[in-house]
Amino acid sequence: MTAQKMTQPDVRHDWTRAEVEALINLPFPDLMFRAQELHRRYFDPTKVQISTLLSIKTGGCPEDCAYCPQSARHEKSVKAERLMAVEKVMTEARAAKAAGAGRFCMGAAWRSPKDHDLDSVCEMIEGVKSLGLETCVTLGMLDSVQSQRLKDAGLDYYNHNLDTSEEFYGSIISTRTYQERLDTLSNVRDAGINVCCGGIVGMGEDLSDRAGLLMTLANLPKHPESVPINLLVRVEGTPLGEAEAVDPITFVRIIATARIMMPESHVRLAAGRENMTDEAHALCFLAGANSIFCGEKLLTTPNPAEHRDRQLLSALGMTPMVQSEAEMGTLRPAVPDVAAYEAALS
Ligand code: SAM
Ligand code: DTB
Ligand code: SF4
Repeated sequence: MTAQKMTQPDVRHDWTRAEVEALINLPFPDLMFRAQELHRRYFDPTKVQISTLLSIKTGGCPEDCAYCPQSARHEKSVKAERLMAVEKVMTEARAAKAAGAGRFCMGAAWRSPKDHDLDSVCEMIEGVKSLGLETCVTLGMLDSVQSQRLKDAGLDYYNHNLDTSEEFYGSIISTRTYQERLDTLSNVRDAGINVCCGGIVGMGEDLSDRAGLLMTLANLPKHPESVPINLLVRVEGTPLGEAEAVDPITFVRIIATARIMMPESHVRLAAGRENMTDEAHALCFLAGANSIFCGEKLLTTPNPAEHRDRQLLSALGMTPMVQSEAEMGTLRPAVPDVAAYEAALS
């Protein structure tokens, strides 16, 4: 190791694309070793943070994101629904809590929220928080006033993804710019809300784009507290419905590189788990992924069944991470419990 490398801190904001490409391309054993070394320095590698997703406003979105089944601009997009009632959201949140989730994430298919929509979302945040769950919402673009309103309602995390590199972005989305995404991230950060920001692998991007996404994330003034790495869910009727599949080792390399570059962040193995083998899941956890979405649905597409996740985590000897002070010292069930989930829903 060179003297320069030995003195480099773990948490950096000055990554070059060439450096990131070199990391992604390291011999697999070396990449995994470096990722594990850092993972163990900052986290207990047997712990996984569990979030549950709920689509509170589905479909009819005016944006044209090529991967998304909720865009009204694609053929066969999902049916547009109205914003869910607060009480219905609370029922789902109670069920998620009973099933062992630590964080409840609510997603809306909006370009950006209207003020009267935010009234309801703030009510939802206050209600979900009162259950002792961490709260996260993803509502599209936010200005600084909207961000402050969400902060005042008690919001813990805001999810807003960069999705890919700045260079490739234009071939995926034309209705909002990369800079607008960065502006939303800085409004959220300035309001004092934790940032959840990541991207998607498998949209036809190349190595340089994958490196570019990770470089932009890690070179933000502060690393996002959560970094969701989504494997594209190829939905029929979207422009990316027939995209070429990504091989699992390539995907694991991106997780490991994210772990190395953002060692203090939760790296989430997000969308795309439904068709992933147990072995691929295990490699992602070994590469430093320490967060997943549990529950049988993401926003509109399937996620592994509760019992499958329960078996997988148990086989790996992994358990849910105890959430910050929101958890108030109580022990969570070892893994999401489908019976408790069903009972709470009925
Ligand atoms: N409308 C809001 C927005 O785009 O900011 C919030 C919801 S949007 C569905 C949240 C994120 O989900 C997207 O930024 C994208 O990264 C991810 N996503 C959507 N469809 C996906 C798919 N088919 N496969 C993988 N990730 C997807
Ligand atoms: C994120 O990065 N992945 C989640 C969450 N943030 C909101 C969404 C995944 C959506 C997958 C496609 C769907 O179910 O509609
Ligand atoms: Fe709309 Fe979000 Fe889907 Fe883009 S990703 S089409 S903004 S719901």
